[in-house]
Amino acid sequence: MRGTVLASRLELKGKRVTVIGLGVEGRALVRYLCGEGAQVTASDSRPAERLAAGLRDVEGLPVRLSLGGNQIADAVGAEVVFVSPGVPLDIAPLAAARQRGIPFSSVTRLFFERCPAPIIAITGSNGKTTTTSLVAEMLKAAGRDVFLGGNIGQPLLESLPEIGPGSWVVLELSSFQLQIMEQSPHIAAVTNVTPNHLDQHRSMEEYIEAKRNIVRYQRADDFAALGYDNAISRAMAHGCPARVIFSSRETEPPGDAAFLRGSRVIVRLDERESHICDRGQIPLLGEHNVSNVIMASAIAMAAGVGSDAIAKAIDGFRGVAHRLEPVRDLDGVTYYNDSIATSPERAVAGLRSFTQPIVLIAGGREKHLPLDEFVRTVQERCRAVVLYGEAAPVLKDALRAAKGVPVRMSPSFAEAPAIARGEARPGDVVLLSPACTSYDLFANFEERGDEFKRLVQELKPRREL
Ligand code: UMA
Repeated sequence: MRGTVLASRLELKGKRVTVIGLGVEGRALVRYLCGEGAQVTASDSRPAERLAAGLRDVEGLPVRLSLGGNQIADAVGAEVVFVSPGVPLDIAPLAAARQRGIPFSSVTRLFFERCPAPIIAITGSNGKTTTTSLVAEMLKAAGRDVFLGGNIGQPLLESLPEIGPGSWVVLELSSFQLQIMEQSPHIAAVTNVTPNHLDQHRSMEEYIEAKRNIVRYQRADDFAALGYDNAISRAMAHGCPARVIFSSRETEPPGDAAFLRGSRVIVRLDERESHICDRGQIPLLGEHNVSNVIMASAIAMAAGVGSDAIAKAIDGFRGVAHRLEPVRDLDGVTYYNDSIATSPERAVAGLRSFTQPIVLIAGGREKHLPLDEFVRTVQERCRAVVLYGEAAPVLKDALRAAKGVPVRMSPSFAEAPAIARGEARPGDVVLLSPACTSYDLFANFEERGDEFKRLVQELKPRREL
């Protein structure tokens, strides 16, 4: 954001620092900064009782806690302010700190400054977690010492002592984590960029510019793997300082690229082509996962991994929890957890992954994103829809256009699986792909997915009813 001074190459010992947000990243920061001898204040808008479990993580450390509101005094009284990814950069304490020229930093910024190993980082609106996990598996299959983290849920700051120059770091990065960066990774990847997080970014331009930071500071001996099937990620090749490898499921891009030729996944580097595997050998469901496999293969090849190790990792990969995760077969109906689908677009990708009729469970907190494509896909693919949570009335209204698809309102999240079951016939899929965030009822999408899995496991087979 304009006017923000960024902290660089910090000496932390004795520094007065404030960490804003005591979530996963904030807690990792507090522990690391205390270990480095900084004088740490931790500020969170939530009161102590709502942070209970999190507070245990920093118990006994010499940190001053300032809870129940982000105070201006805590930000302007610091020499450096560390910002968590979920904290908007324009809240009053940060605006005040910016005005006074107080430098900003973050977990990601500090990690990039201090990491001795080459970093592979992956961003994009969709597909980044699966791609990141696949890349880590491919490097492991090649015998590399791999550290996997970032937006996937694991800040790697505290792993720094174990990371050596011979290790490889594989990070998933969100637009928020890229916001205040001035360093780019050795291998950067952008899967695609579509409207997302417009509740927190002020505009689509700001969102794109944050994502662009992943390639902006690269050098000529770095690699940028860019999704070719999306106009915005493809256009990031213009002016990109690094060597570009395009990744496409739809066509054969020019130059260095990973793509499908017929049913074969191919990576071409320096005019040399390697056949990775056949599309039919990809064990993950859905076309979007074919894209993820192609992108991950491009990245791994750029990191020098051989095609055998890449193919072995693809073969053994069973997906990531909460992403089209199979939960249970019950009375001929298969239940899937796609709690990660926090936007209508992700839910559309989920719905398109099945050929069977779907009973969809959707709802949660809305992000004010367009619903047209979602509604069209529901009409094409769904036998019925069960809605729950804050967004249920808005979704119900939009789904009037999906003619012939019954919409049932669930009074609670807990009742949704049983209602969905009542709508499903043998051979169908019941899919939690909510199209909304989980924040109306849960701390995060993982908690929502875990609860769904628990509820589905509790359903009794018909013969026992
Ligand atoms: N808070 C404030 N003031 C505010 C807003 C929030 O004090 O104005 C506090 C909250 O009360 C809370 C804390 O900040 O206690 C939460 O911090 P956070 O939202 O930055 O979340 P973390 O727990 O640190 O988790 C973050 C990422 N969260 C977000 O980007 C929202 C996690 O990504 C990530 O896994 C984790 O760091 C480790 O890097 C989650 C996510 O949903 C999974 N990411 C989005 C996505 O994938 O679509 C971007």
